Amino acid sequence: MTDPALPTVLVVACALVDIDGRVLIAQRPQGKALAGLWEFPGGKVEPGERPEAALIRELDEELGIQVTEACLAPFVFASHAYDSFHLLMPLYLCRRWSGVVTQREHAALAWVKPSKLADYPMPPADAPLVAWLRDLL
Ligand code: 9L3
Ligand code: MG
Repeated sequence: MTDPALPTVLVVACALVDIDGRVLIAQRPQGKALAGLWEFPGGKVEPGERPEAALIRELDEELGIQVTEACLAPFVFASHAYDSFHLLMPLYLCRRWSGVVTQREHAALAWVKPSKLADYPMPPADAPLVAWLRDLL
């Protein structure tokens, strides 16, 4: 059970899928929480911001790509209770974007076959999404 007094932090994340069915994961940089772990790119939804708009903004900031809302496909929710907050994180799928994926804020980027995603250590919210992606893709 989650402590109902914990604040909820809403984060949006994206599984970018390339033409070969590989998924982009990004390694969190030193100095940030969960440094060294591999995540689906994304970030916090700001107050008053729609989740899809937040994801479009984060993908531009972190990867230098432009995504339209129509290309953000239905998602699965990740959820994880940390000591001081509860993370709620919808994951979107996206197969179309413009611009070139560029490493701007992460320590590294990797395009990974769904069957190999489990080889990469991930934050606790992200790891359960791997099985979902493996089944879907
Ligand atoms: N987080 C977990 N998995 C992800 C993302 C994008 C974020 N795929 C977690 C890490 C932090 C919190 O969400 O605990 C906020 O992320 P950030 O603003 O530190 O990147
Ligand atoms: Mg981020």
